[in-house]
Amino acid sequence: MWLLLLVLLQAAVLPAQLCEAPGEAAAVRALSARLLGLAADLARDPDPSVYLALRLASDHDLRGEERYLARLRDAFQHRYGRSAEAQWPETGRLALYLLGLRATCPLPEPGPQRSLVTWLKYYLEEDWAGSRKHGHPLTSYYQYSLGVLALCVHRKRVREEVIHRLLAAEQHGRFGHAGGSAADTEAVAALAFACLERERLVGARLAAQLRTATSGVRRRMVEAQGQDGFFGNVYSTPWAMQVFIATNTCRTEPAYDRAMAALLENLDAFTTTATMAQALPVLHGRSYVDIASMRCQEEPDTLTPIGPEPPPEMLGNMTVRLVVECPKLWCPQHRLYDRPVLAPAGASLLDVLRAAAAQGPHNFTFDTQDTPQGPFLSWVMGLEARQQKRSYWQLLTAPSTSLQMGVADYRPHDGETLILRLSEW
Ligand code: B12
Repeated sequence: MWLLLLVLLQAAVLPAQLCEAPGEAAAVRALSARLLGLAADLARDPDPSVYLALRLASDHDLRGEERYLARLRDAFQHRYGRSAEAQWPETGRLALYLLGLRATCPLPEPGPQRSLVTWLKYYLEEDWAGSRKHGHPLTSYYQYSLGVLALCVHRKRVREEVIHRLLAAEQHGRFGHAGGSAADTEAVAALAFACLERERLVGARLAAQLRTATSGVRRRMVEAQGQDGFFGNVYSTPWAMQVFIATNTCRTEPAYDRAMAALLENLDAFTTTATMAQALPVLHGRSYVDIASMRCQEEPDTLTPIGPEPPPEMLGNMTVRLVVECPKLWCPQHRLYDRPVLAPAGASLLDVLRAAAAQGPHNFTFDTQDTPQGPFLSWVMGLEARQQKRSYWQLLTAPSTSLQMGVADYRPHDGETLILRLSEW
């Protein structure tokens, strides 16, 4: 009798863990420990997604998490003072930071947070002003969805119009962009919908529309699931899986189990802090929507960091063909560069670009911008990719496969042809 009462009491206090990775606890724990190791590296800027992954895990290093939160506060809290430091809305960054603040234990004082919530609402409007003019938010639907999700997790109501804009984009299939799958964006939007419905922040009519949209996203994901088990690619799969967790369908949907199996078989694809941080919540059976109902309770303080492994050393050299294409009418010429480049075997694409820049006399030049995902190739041979014009330097392997990694992580093989193409998204 007492035992039964105890079990019932525990079930009432702890959030249900319905979707945990079956039988792979050690591998998942090791990935959490590696992320914790990377989080302790002070040379890296703090990233709210990393904090969220640590907080949504099953075991913790509570002191380490506290230190990381302090670094996040230092980096973010003053950024959104009386006037915006950034000219461009920072919808996604601020949304992730606010999601992080809701995941702290104990919850912070609401005072300073209030102004951040106001800023986020302001950014959503700024973002939309862009959309009225260009047909899409100034940042992206991904960031716009993160914004709606963060406000929902804080139980802040937004104007119905803000939600209708996202619903309309979802219904009209406006989430895709050239060279990338729309799966990540569609999943984040569906999480925002699921949250609004679960937290009862909208009226019955809109709730029904959101339910229909979310199940539509789920159905399309299942239909489009690849033979390899992924929704989109390996990196968008964790986001898509969060939708099944947030809508309590992870137990009943076989496509979810297939995706989980595929993810567990490919854990070694998650090598960067950003990709690890996006994979870990689902591996612990959690979605970002769970943040709304996180309660401070006994959290096992048992996680210890693992340091990064040095990349395997490879002997010898390789030759890679590097092509730079500018396929616009205004381009000086279509092919701006086409040369073989000699680099050490096992080098990253970034190393290849550096080798090309150093090898004369063909004047290959480039520049990168630091982002939480790593170095983003922003400038090649005098041509800058512009956020305002939605242009970017797309990375491809010949004949025309878009790479699934950035310049610092992709390691070309001997004889491969790599293309840097100025594209639009
Ligand atoms: C929108 C988006 C883009 C837009 C960004 C422009 C914009 N102003 O929003 C565009 C189309 C330009 C883009 C380009 C690329 N992307 Co992208 N992108 C995304 C997406 C859907 C959302 C990013 C975001 O807004 N995050 C929220 C904000 C708050 O976080 P942030 O870190 O500050 O975001 C900035 C950076 O992430 C940067 N960025 C975007 N993509 C990438 C990719 C890399 C490798 C780097 C270093 C930076 C970067 O732009 C963001 C906006 O400023 C993510 C999906 C995801 N799951 O993360 C994929 C994602 C990050 N992209 C990815 C990839 C592979 C690329 C490309 C390498 C594709 C290619 N073959 O060319 C290129 C980058 C090439 C380069 N020049 O270095 C992968 C990265 C996987 C990995 N292994 O790290 C993701 C996870 C998609 C996926 N499922 O495969 N991307």
